[in-house]
Amino acid sequence: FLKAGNELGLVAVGFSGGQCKPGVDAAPMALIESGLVDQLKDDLAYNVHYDNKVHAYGDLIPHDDPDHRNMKKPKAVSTVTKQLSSQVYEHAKEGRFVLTLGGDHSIAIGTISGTAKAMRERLGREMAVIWVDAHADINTPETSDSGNIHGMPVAFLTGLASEKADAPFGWIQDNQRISLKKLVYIGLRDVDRGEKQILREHGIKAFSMHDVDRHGIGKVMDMALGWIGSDTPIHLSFDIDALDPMWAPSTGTAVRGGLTLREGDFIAECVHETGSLVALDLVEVNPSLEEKGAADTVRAGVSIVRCALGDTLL
Ligand code: 4U7
Ligand code: MN
Ligand code: MN
Ligand code: MN
Repeated sequence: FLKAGNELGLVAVGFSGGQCKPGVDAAPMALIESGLVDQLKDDLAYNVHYDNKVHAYGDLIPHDDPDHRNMKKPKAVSTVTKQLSSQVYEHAKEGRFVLTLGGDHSIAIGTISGTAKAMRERLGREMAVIWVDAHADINTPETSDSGNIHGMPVAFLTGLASEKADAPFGWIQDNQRISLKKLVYIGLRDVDRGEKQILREHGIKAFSMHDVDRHGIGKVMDMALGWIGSDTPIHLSFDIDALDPMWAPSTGTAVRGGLTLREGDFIAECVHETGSLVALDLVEVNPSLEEKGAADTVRAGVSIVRCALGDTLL
């Protein structure tokens, strides 16, 4: 009931304005050039709806974009994510699985707001989000030290941060938000002090690398999916920096001590197996940062997407 057959909407987002390092906008092309779309069609039998375009939203990006509440490039990120939100919504309301290739993680403001609204309208259900990341990305503009909006998407999506209608991110409506109760993190290991306070204060479900070490990834997935419960549509937002830099070195904010390649794939496989996965973001691949590691990082990204879309080992 969650999806219409094997229909898949693909959105390629070449946007890097949520952080300071150029190159993350080249990821969608690198992922597609390594054969991702053909594999989805030929190996996994998806009917892919793709406009054959990496969106950079150049005409939407303002020249004059001063800091606002400590946020860097607030207008650019706000206008791009607003546009992306309606692109994702259009796919999701047709019952298509929505695959978004980023771009930095600020784009999740667009993707999740789009699917959350579509799931409410189509199914009358609140959507859950599984956020796989080294970071919690739940800074408010006030708790953020960097001012980089890729560290804030969860705050805007849950309503912890909000804005008046005419300000950046003031376009986000209640029906585009998700509940803090339906959010689950996996892979955390670099969480800012203010973020830890937010996680504690709101009792947000989070499985850090400590939990992965203690229980193993199998048990962690049982607990994570148990928390969400069955019959709930799931949006998986996968930041490639959740993986250890050994497997995915070419990313803007790499943190050692992360998931193995297999643990990353396993997470994606388990979420696929629920039958409730309705959307996937793959973000923060930056092919320009590591000369040697770029190809590995792209390959890891392709593998995660394949697993989340139903590829199996046997
Ligand atoms: B990513 C950070 F301070 N928390 O807010 C911040 F450590 O999408 C990092 O997960 C954010 O890659 C990382 O700038 C954002 C920092
Ligand atoms: Mn992230
Ligand atoms: Mn991260
Ligand atoms: Mn990062």
